[in-house]
Amino acid sequence: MYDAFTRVVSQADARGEFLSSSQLDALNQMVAESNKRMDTVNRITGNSSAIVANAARSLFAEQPQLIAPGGNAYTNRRMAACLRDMEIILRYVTYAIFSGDASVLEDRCLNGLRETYLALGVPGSSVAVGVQKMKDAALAIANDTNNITLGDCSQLMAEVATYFDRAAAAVA
Ligand code: PEB
Repeated sequence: MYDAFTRVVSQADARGEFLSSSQLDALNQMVAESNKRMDTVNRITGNSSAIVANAARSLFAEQPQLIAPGGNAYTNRRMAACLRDMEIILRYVTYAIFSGDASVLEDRCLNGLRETYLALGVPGSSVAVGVQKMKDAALAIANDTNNITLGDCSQLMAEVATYFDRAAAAVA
């Protein structure tokens, strides 16, 4: 598991080189703008229940076969497993945003997830739709300019989007 700092160290060490000035500049910039990152993590974390529940509701409205008898979220046990899965994925996305690196998400959540869903008969493409809905909600909440000083968060928001996209692509 890497974060933005240990990844750069690991890459430099693999080449036997000191950290380059461009690497230092990039990390320096990341530290300088870290309030945006922490605020984003805090907002997504604080709204995680609503993000999960709304994404699931919207998914089931679009794909009612999932909650019909015989569907993959039919019965409370499967519904609970589905909501839990979405929460787990969102949780690992917040870890990745905090770390500035996708490795925690990849290694501890997405690795083998496609195969797990295949074995369980859970439609990965439907999970991917749910993840995309969580992405839209999370970006809207992180970008909500109410009660904050307006700044340029475009780069960070693009990074946040990539973590959701990785999760969706891993199971689709
Ligand atoms: C992944 N999900 C399920 C299981 C596992 C995961 C390992 C089997 C064990 C169990 O039921 O608890 N676990 C989950 C995860 C990590 C982990 C992400 C990462 C660390 O450890 N059903 C739907 C939707 C979708 C869904 C499409 C969006 O209709 C999910 C939610 N996952 C779902 C369902 C089950 C499941 C299990 C329904 C239960 C399947 C079954 O038992 O029939």
